Amino acid sequence: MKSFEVNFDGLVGPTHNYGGLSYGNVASQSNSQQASNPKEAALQGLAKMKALMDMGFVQGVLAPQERPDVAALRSLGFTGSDAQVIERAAKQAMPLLVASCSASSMWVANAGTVSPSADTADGRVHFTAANLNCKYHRSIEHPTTSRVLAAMFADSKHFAHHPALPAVAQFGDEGAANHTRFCREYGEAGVEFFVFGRSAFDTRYPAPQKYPARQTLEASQAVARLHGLSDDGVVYAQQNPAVIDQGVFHNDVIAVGNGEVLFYHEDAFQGTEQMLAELQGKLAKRGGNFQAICVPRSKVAVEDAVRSYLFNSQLLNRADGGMLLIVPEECRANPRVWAYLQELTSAAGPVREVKVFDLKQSMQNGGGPACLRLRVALKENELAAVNPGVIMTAPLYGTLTQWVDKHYRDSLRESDLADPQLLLECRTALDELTQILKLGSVYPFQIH
Ligand code: SUG
Repeated sequence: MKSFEVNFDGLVGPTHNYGGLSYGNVASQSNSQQASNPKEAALQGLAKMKALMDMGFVQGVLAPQERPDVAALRSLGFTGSDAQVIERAAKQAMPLLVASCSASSMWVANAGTVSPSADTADGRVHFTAANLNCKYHRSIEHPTTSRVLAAMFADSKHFAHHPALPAVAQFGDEGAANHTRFCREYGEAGVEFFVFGRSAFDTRYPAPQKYPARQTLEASQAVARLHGLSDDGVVYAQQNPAVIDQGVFHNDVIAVGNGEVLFYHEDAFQGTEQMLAELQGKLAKRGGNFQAICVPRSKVAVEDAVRSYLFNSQLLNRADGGMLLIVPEECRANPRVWAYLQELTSAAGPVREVKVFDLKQSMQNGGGPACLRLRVALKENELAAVNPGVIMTAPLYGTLTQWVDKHYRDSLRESDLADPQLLLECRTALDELTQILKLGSVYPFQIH
């Protein structure tokens, strides 16, 4: 049976803004308080989805969330009508209003962890929504994420959904941003690679000194258990704490994998040699030939990797057996990174081609091409069971660009977030979107 890796990209929501909310994420910190352009952000994301579809990839869309999250503000003690809740939050606790307005659900690499059916004990595709509990503005995403994923992958014969792990730092889980899967073919059993930043219970593991390590070993282990993965099909590795302290807040900022290939920075991991040997050995038992491409620090410094998001790229299979790397414009702007990419594609290795995309609106919040997509490997019959409303087509692309043009603002500053009209705009847009994508009722304003 044929199998695919389907990329579901997060559609940028109408409140996309630069709130400076993510300590440890260099771009989020340095662009704080700038005016954003939600319309441009959404169109940039849609252009990437369209381009991948045009290249022949199966491409999906993941809906944004209702913002401001009035229910979250109510749970923090703000009362009155929805407009009053927003007004009171703006007066008394602006940082909480900013957090409740974040469009951060666009970075769907953090929506959850997905294990394809060939890896799981019950032969279903398993999803665990990420609790994202390191940052308040992200911790409020998972209930709606779970409803949206359930509306997209509704058939319980093929799909199993797990709620987010307990919402404590010891089980900090950031989803697929710290998870990669190696395999020979997408539909065959593979090796799932879980990368954690620290251990909550085992003091032998080092931890970063300055910035938080968002993913714990214990969270990764819990996800592997929930998904019914076998020990033969799992490898755990620790991120190098020193790179977390340089702004590598997720492993997908310093490594990316696809098929049998891991593309990573020399400084990405702790115990790299042992980890590579384990990946090689376990993939060999699955019939695969593991290939590691190490980018040396002498060619690309960690700082250049963080600024350019070289590794926050999408590594995709081409029809001819080679691979294509989708990178953000910032890679071309960095002479060392760009020179490295020329060298990479002219060498005899698997990466044959680089394609550049302008995702500046998202990049300024620390979200590159890979952050914007959730990978779901599916067999043909599983793909047929996915809600067809969320699979990108030329007409859907046309409808969504018109929808963005109609509903989105082209400038948003912090002071605009207090405008109660923004909530109405967002709800009107999302109500229409759930009809376009055939999701049913998934948002708090549609349910309560
Ligand atoms: O969680 N930025 C996101 C970026 C997530 C990127 N995802 C991956 N690497 N997979 C984060 O730090 C910034 C929001 C703000 O500052 O307004 C933010 O949430």
